This record gives sequence, C-alpha cells and structure tokens, in this order.
Amino acid sequence: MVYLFKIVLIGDGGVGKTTLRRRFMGEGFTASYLVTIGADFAVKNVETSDGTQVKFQIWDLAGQPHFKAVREGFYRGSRGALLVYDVTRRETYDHVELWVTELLENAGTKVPIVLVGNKIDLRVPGGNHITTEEGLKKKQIIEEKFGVKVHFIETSAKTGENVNTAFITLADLILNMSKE
Ligand code: G3D
Ligand code: MG
Repeated sequence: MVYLFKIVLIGDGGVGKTTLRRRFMGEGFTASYLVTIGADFAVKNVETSDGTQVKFQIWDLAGQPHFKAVREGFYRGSRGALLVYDVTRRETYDHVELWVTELLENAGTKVPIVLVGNKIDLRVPGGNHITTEEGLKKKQIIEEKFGVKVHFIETSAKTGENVNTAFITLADLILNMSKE
C-alpha cells in the first residue's frame, strides 16, 4: 500500500523553501501551478526509514498571498509541514511561531512539523546568526506552547546537506502519527 501525504513548505520569503524542494526532488519533476491560490505542488515517491512507500505531495507558496481564503486552500488537508527559517536572518527565526499559528489554524489538526534552519553554509561565528542551540530552543518552545510534535534539523539547500533527511524525517513523523 502506498500512502499519499500532502505536506506544506512554510516560512518567510527568501529562506530557501523552493530551493530545498528542488534539491530534494532533483531535476525533471513536474510541478503544477495553481493560479487561484498562488501555490504550486509537485509529487515525489519516498521511502520512510522503515521501508514504507509514501507519495509526497509537496505544496509551496509561489508568492506570499495574504488572503485568508488562499491560505485555507493552501493548508487544507495537509498532514505535516516543513517550517523553514534562514540561520543568517534573525527575523525569519522570530517569525516561526506566527507560521505555526497559521498552520494549526488552517490544517485543522495538530500536524507534525520539521523545523528547518537553512543556509548553514553561510553561517559564520560571531555573525549574530542563529545557532544550533537556539534552533533546539525554538523546537522546545513550539512543542510546549502548541502541543505538536516537532523535529529540528539544520540544512543547506546549496550543498544539499541534510536536505533528504529533513523530508524523510517528516514522512516518518506523519507515518508514526497515522499509526497512533
Ligand atoms: P523561498 O522559496 O523560501 O522564497 P528560495 O526561497 O528558495 O527562492 O531561495 C531564496 C534565495 O536563497 C535564492 O537565492 C536561493 O538560491 C538562496 N538559497 C536557498 N537556500 C540556500 C542555502 O542553503 N544556502 C545558500 N547559500 N543560499 C540558499 P537567489 O540569489 O536566487 O535569490
Ligand atoms: Mg519560493
């Protein structure tokens, strides 16, 4: 049996959502663009850690539409989220809770989240960049404040570091939740 999971990529503009998705999917995938909600989605078959086949439908906002109806359509039926911030831009880290609020309001259930600190290839010591410890702290805050399952990971969509792991981890979380 093959599971079909809709997942959403969320986080401020410019943090690397589209680049992460492209990196994960490789070249040659077909994406469909939904003009009505300004989002596109693409499908990829993945295998979870225990060998289960999962079809991932990955939704990505093309712009940053602000209409409520657009947001609802984007989130509806999603089973999990990759919530991305940019380790070199502190405001994107500060906005993480706002994204969680919007996700949970619109997804309808407490879907699991993989919190992704992206662009670690650009992080330099003493650059007021977001540290691994701060990322872990944010994960704990979200879990306590919202009562959802969160996994934290740091990635570089440029070098590819941890990109596959981020997506597979989300598949694992969703699968485990669907078995509970
Ligand atoms: P978004 O979809 O979240 O809005 P994008 O973000 O995927 O469009 O990425 C925004 C910019 O950040 C892009 O640069 C992209 O190449 C760059 N980027 C994404 N991920 C990484 C990363 O891990 N490391 C580095 N160094 N750059 C990254 P441009 O110049 O095309 O705007
Ligand atoms: Mg994008």
